[in-house]
Amino acid sequence: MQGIILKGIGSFYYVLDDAGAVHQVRAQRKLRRERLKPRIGDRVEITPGEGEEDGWIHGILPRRNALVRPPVANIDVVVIVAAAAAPLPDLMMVDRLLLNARRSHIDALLAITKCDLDEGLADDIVNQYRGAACDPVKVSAVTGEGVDALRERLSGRVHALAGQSGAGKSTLINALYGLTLETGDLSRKIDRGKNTTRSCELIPVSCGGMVLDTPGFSLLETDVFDPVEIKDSYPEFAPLEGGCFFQPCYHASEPRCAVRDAVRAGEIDPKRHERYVELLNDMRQRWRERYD
Ligand SMILES: Nc1nc2c(ncn2[C@@H]2O[C@H](COP(=O)(O)OP(=O)(O)OP(=O)(O)O)[C@@H](O)[C@H]2O)c(=O)[nH]1
Ligand SMILES: [Mg+2]
Ligand SMILES: [Zn+2]
Repeated sequence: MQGIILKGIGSFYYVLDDAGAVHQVRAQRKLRRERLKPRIGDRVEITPGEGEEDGWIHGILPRRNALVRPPVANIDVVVIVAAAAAPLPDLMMVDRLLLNARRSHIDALLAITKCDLDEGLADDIVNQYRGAACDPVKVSAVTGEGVDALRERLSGRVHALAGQSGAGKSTLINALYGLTLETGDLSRKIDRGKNTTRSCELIPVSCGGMVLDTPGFSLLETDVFDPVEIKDSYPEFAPLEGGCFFQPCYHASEPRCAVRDAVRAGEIDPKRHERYVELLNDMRQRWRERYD
């Protein structure tokens, strides 16, 4: 029998079979020996338990894609959530999440929450990401702005929400799907999130598809890879590739660089480019030190 892993608690996994039943199962020792750790979203081959006997996962079907943070497989979209209010949005984290999604071949959407609190900041963020192929959308769980539009774009798709603690991921899911996930109390958090959501669970939703709420994080590392590849994950650079004097060009400090010209001309947001250079320099250093 086959099914999808909805969540894992301790050594148990909860698997939704194609008939809609959920089975509590464990991973066979064989998988553990092969260092194959089942993930939420994995399609697995199971033998359900009977009576007192535990059921087992004895195979993981090939993954279409996988993310490390949040730890999930086979999703269609990662919804990156950033607040236009407290906790102050960490756009470097947004950039890293975008980069990770792109490198894992997963679509990304940027949801800017709490736009009822600071429309100006929300617009500024939309502007920074307008060329980044993540369709920034302003939403508010308070006024309902953007919620229907976002739901429409996610319908029928498996999506995971990711972002800082307190950004409003659980609140947004509740607004989208009429759920009652636990949310944090803003008045007690003041500017910094406290982790309200502590576990991940894939939830089938009424309009088709599934949603995964995830615990917020405050730090996000990217894998180490050749820094020259970072620019390939910046869609706003793509039409300008080939227009630079140096080839390849990192679009960082080289003279006669088409990307830097576009930044100066206001076609690419300078803050997004500035963070790109920071990310690039960070990767260059980690790439040099990779064998240390
Ligand atoms: N004004 C306003 N407040 C919001 C909005 N969305 C969320 N909040 C508040 O932000 C606080 C944090 O929301 P959560 O949904 O718990 O945030 P989270 O991203 O799930 O946080 P973690 O589970 O810790 O990662 C709560 O007090 C919400 O009421 C919004 O659109 N507008
Ligand atoms: Mg939450
Ligand atoms: Zn360049």
